[in-house]
Amino acid sequence: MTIANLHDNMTDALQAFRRLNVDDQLALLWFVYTKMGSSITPAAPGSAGVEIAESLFNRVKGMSHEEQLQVQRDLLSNADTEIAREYGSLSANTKLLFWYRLAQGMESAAIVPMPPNYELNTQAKELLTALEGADFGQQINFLRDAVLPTGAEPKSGAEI
Ligand code: 45D
Repeated sequence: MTIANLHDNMTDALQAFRRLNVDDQLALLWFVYTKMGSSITPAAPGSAGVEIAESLFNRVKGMSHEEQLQVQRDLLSNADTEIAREYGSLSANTKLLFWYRLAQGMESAAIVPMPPNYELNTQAKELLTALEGADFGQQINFLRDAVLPTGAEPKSGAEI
């Protein structure tokens, strides 16, 4: 795999991301978050999407660590669960907001943390390095595209 041309072609990064297994996808997102964390400014609360993201986050927060991890794996693997369907109705930006809330929750130990000394595999490491070299806008676009197809198809209704 080569993602040397990442700057020119974020599609490569996306394909590299989709080739990772679900756990490496989670770990990769986490490491991207730790690099971007302080530059992320969440949308102001008030919109329906933001409220759904927040209420989903609160539900996950109330689960055991094992269940929290399962929910996150389910989202990335398009499992058809109730939470994945609700999440699936969100726009890419609101999905990102939800992941952002989860990552914050990991920092405050409300959400299952990364195992200490977790090592990314080579492909994931390469991808992370490439993403680190991208600018903030490209990083956001990558993340939006990465989370867009995650979750399950909502049974009905439009995106929020
Ligand atoms: O035991 O509101 C492993 C805008 C291994 C605009 C594990 C925006 C086994 C509007 C699986 C690794 C779009 C700009 C455990 C916002 C094992 C707006 C667990 C931007 C425990 C907010 C791993 C938003 C786990 C942005 C649990 C840029 C990993 C948001 C979990 C970016 C990883 C958000 C998580 C990012 C990663 C969030 C939760 C990058 C989250 C990353």
